[in-house]
Amino acid sequence: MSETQKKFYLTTPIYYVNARPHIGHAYTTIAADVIARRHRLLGDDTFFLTGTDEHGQKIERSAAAAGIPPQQFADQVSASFENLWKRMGITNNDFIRTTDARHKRGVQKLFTTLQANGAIYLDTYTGQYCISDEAYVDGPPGVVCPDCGNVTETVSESNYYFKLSEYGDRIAQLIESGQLNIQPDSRRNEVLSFVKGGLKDLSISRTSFKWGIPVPGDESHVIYVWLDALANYMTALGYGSDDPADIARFEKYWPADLHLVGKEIIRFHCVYWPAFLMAANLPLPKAITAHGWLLFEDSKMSKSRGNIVRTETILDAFATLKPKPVDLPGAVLSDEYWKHQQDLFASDVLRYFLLREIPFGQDGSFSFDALVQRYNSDLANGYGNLVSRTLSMITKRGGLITEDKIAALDPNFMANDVLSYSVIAQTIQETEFELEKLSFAAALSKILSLIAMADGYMTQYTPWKLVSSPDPIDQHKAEFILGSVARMIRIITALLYPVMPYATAKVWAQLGLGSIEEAASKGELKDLQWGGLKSGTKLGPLAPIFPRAPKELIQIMNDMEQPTAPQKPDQPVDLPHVNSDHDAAVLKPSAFREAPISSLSATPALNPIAQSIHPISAHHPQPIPAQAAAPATPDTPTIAIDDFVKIDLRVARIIVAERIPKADKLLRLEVDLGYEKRQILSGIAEWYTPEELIGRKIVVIANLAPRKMRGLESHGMLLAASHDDHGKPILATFAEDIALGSRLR
Ligand code: ME8
Repeated sequence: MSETQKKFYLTTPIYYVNARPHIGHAYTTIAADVIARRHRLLGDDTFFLTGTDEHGQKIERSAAAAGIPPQQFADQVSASFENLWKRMGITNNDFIRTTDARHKRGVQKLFTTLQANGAIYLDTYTGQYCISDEAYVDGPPGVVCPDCGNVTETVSESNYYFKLSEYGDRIAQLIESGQLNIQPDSRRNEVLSFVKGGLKDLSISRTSFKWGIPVPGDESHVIYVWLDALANYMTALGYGSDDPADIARFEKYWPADLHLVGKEIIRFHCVYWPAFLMAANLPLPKAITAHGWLLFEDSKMSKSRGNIVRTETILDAFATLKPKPVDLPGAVLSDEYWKHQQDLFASDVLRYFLLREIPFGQDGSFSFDALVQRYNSDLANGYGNLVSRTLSMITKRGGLITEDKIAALDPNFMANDVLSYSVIAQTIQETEFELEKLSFAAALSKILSLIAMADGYMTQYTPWKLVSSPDPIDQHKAEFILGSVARMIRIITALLYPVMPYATAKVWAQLGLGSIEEAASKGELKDLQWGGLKSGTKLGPLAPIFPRAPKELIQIMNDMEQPTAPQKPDQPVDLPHVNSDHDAAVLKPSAFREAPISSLSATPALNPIAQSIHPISAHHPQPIPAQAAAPATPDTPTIAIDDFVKIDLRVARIIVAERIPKADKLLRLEVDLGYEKRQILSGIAEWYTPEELIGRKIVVIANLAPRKMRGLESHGMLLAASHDDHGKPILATFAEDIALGSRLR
């Protein structure tokens, strides 16, 4: 790094490995890649980090559900992230895993530093405990367990606490002064009001699970997963290592110039992280930018909701358009090479779409329709069409960019031009400004205005007519117009490069300018000027850049996202979030989640041996006998239809299912009734794991009076059938689709 060269250190969140990546993860990674490429082309010594977050109860449980050890599970899922980024041509400089030895060492160093600086203390949590049900119960000593009626006992559990409460004023001051730059403003205000509301000390160790980094010197505790995870931003650079190369890298790049995150994890990055760093006497990150959520089917796309779209679907589908690669004479090109080219093409499409469609910082809906529509309008018909018709006309005339002779021949020619140099220069500046602010959609819309200007110019002067005119002046005019548009294409292409590095590389080569990567590294893509495409430049070989996408592609992608056969237990599956330490303090605007597609597909039909249908509350079911005897003929009293209609049976979907700490039999469910969401406690924990429940459509008695169990309100009951009072309750469900909230009659 030269003395004048700036460094730029940029990170994405490290993604949980409880499920494979979806386009929500790709969204952040793409945006970060665009930013990294832009900083590199500006000449900054850029370090771009991403990675995976692999510890915690959630991963431990996901691995258990998949029947494999957590490390093996984490290895598999982490590889699926790393491989996807490679497939997409993401230019991260490192990939950190929280199970890396370098990371563990750094986290333990951070913990001991915090301890040495007096920022950590050990404290004991004391509460009432029901030994019989193994559950905490709210209330004073001696309170009776509301579930089993036994008298509770007082128990104590010790945890390490971080003195977060001491940092509120300083954090508020840092945010207000702009030293800690939080974007967008709405997030900054949200964080400020949280901080000003008063900060409580934070428990930073756990004894309830093992899959984590042990507290140095007290291995019965593992370090709180967010302290573990946030430290990745430093451990990847070498924090905690004695190796001089690591120390030098850390000193060179730390602090981060920008942490890019999704809006739901802003509090961890803007409050906890700065507080940890201040307590460790380390410099704070300069900026944190939170983007909004990709929504699919009107709710946040997430693995736990099951409404995800996989990036691979888009890569595979757009690869079917088989964009022709630029013909490189003499090169021996393998199948893998072409396959990668197709991935890069499709990745560009996704990059463009996500950044153009959704104003960065806001939530935005994803749909395959919109993707194909925008691809066809902006890329195939817009940029791609401009490039191919202009460059093919030049190629037909010998392929040379010629000198500007027209001004001398006909001075009035440019007088009323659609193409205006000053507007172009101003648009370049405005685009740069929007990119600097990370307003990608606005920047792309400016670039589109340049494309529209070039199209308008072509329409104004119809060079395709001029080229066939016998008048030599017309020929010069045609040359000038085509040369001007080619010069505009160079500018448009340079501006688009960070967003679509692959497509622009093809256009750059077709313009006869060689490698765009090389141009970027030589600083030729910044401070763009009109004359960059010199006369005498010979165009390269041409090939279509963006073949038109047929409408069927939408269906193909929809089909690809349809539920498939249930996953084998030994594969990492898309397991839902279970309540975890990571989640415990998350500021989530919506706490509701839906099922992964895989678990929806596993919805069992009604059990053929189920003979009675009954609501499930907290009861104590017994195993189904191997040979279930036929149930006795019912001897229940007859009821009138009026009695039946009093029961309001509704279709609902389970959107959250989680165990209740220390309660073996109970699950806490959140169900979506279409018209409202509510909580139901159900005694089915012995029969169903939370993972297999989330997303299932069930039947709920909706008008049952609420009651309290273990201090939690349960409002409603699930319907299930079981062979007898002790058999496994099989949840009632539907073989055909039915809207949530529909009434059973
Ligand atoms: O939170 N829309 O990991 P995670 C937009 N391990 N972005 C989305 C998204 C969506 N629907 N879904 C995910 C974690 N993301 C922690 C982070 S960092 C020290 C630890 C993106 O796997 C977005 O960047 O849940 C979000 O913040 C991140 O993935 C969450 O990934």
